[in-house]
Amino acid sequence: MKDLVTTSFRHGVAVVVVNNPPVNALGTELRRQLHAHLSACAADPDVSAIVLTGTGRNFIAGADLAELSAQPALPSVALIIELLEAIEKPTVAAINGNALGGGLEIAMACRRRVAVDSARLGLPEVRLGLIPGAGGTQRLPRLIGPLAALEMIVGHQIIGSDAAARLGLIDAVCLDDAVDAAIRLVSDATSQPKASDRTDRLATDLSAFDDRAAELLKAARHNRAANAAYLSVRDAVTEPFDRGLAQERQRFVELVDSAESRALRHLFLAERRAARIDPTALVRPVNFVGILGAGTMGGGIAMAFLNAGVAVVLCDATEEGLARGLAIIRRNYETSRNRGGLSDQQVAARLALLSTGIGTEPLSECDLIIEAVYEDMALKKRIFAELDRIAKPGAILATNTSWLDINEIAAVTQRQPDVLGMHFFSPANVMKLLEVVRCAASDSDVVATAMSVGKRIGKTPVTVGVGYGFVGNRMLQARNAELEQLMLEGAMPEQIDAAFRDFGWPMGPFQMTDLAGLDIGWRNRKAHGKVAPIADALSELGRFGQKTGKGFYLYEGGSRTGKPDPEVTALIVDMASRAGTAQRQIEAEEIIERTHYPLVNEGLRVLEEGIARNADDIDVIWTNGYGFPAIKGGPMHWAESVGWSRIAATLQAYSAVRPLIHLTPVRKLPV
Ligand code: T1G
Repeated sequence: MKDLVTTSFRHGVAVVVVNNPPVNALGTELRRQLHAHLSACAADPDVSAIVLTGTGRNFIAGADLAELSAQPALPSVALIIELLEAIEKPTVAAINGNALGGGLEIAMACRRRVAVDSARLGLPEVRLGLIPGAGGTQRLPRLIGPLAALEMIVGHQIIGSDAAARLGLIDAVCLDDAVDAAIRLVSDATSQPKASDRTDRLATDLSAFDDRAAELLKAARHNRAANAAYLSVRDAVTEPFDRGLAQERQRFVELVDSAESRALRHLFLAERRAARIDPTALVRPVNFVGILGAGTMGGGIAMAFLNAGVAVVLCDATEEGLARGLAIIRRNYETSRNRGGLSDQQVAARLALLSTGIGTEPLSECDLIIEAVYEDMALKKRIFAELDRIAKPGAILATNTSWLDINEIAAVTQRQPDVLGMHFFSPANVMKLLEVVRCAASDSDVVATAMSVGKRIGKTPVTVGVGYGFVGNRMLQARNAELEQLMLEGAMPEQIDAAFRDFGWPMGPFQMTDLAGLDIGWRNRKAHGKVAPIADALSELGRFGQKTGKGFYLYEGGSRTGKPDPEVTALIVDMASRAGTAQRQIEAEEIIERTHYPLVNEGLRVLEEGIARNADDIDVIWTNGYGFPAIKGGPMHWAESVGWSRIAATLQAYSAVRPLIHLTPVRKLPV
């Protein structure tokens, strides 16, 4: 068995080092070895003090999320903490990096704590649908006070070592080696009381505490874990330590088995698996990025790179187009500055990295060129033929197309291995998802480079294959296919949107369409000879959504909150009558079945065709690019909880009435 913990000795001080790559997560074997080493040090008469530290950029990153359960194999994290805190010898945590979750809970069981200035400390369990389960809700308030503990636990705020020192969470920040600094602290660690025995920081105005908690809970949309965390931190003020600990344990056990927490933990690991880059790949250096097309997408993509400190040259076919794009970028930065999100210096630094040009010649020295022009295949082919001529050898040529066949685009170049898709989502400087579209001829190093660039600019990159709409947009079409029919049968836009919001979506499909603009879909449908009778009729009336004050909803006085519009209802009822469709009361359950079952059914098709590598990737795409509620883990994780056989049977029933592809269940269920 690999040594995950080692102990060395310096002048009678035992230095216990945790080394469990990649992040020193507290898996069963690490816990077993750590418990054994601490027990041995406690019992060794030659050991006068104990320093505990980690390796690399992590002290200990918390419980191992891949094996977390209500009944972990012994020794549990709590048992290790109980052992550590009971040691009478001086114990000092030398926090060399991230001390998160159980990692910080272990550090708080030491009598003293010192951290390097780059360390990050937190109890972020709430973002995983959990609460700290090893005494964190009881010890942290005793060290830094209940209000500060509320921000860190309910608000899952992760702090740096300077803030930790100011709060009293650590005793010192060290600029040198954490272990050396910890050994210097050993001498007076003995005099320190256990965190669990301290009461000097607990005094608080409970009404102010409750008021702040209410604000945090509202921001957390009252998720169960946030509420449980609030109650446990409050227990630290009102209950004896042991009772607070027992209550924390009970709440943790309830949450760890909850569907919400399982979903959030699934996504945490799925996002990282999706973003993994083949370690043998030769990632190319990308220090100068060219973006062709200064429209909304091109401007947003430029900002994503500028925000990450990457030099950009933004080009357009015309001076007017370029000026428009620059104006968008400047306006966005002005807004961020006025809201206090960016300082003057930060805005200036970003804009200093931006240069501009007309046509494609200014792109000739770029390491990566991203085409973001109008969705027209002939235009894109012309552009890629030109880019092939002017781009330097080894430059990566990427298209931001949302739908088109990138193999066909690549075929016009003499450098097909260097061509792929980088599909950003609007607003590109905000949305996390990046679909890296691997063409038939794309070189693995090119795909790895695009994935690496995606991570570097703060995106959640997922590799997908070429196919109409790739993964996300293709499945979106399936999800929305029944919307018009549902309205004709009697479910009005406001009812459908309410059903989506009750499912957990931030907004329903019609609210989203009114926000984006009905004219976009209308233009797209006309270009492809498709129809959506109700949306087309509204567009013909110039009802393009919020931007025109009317869409599926009515926006009075410039309000951004739409109201149901009797004119829309009358238009739908009239269309239904002329189509001979009887209107009826449709329940929310049917709305969800006729939209979400086709969504996951299309996900099975995407898997069968190899356009998505696995179901986890689909979950990452939908929670990062389309707002699928993360507490349901993504569409495919959610479908598992519904049951694929139930989904297939329900689709079969709908398909018997209307034999349409999006209602026809996929022949074979996922393995
Ligand atoms: N368990 C298992 N694997 C983990 C992990 C964890 N806690 N944290 C990270 N990984 C994996 C991750 O999947 C990826 O794997 C690799 O490590 C690098 O991660 C007891 C119950 C520490 C700040 O919430 O915030 O403690 O697929 O890409 O950007 O009461 O990882 O790439 O091979 O994120 O350098 C609380 C979660 C748990 C911290 C490092 N702890 N981790 O960021 O690397 S609950 C957390 C992070 C708990 C206690 C309770 C970050 C990081 P691969 P990465 P990074």
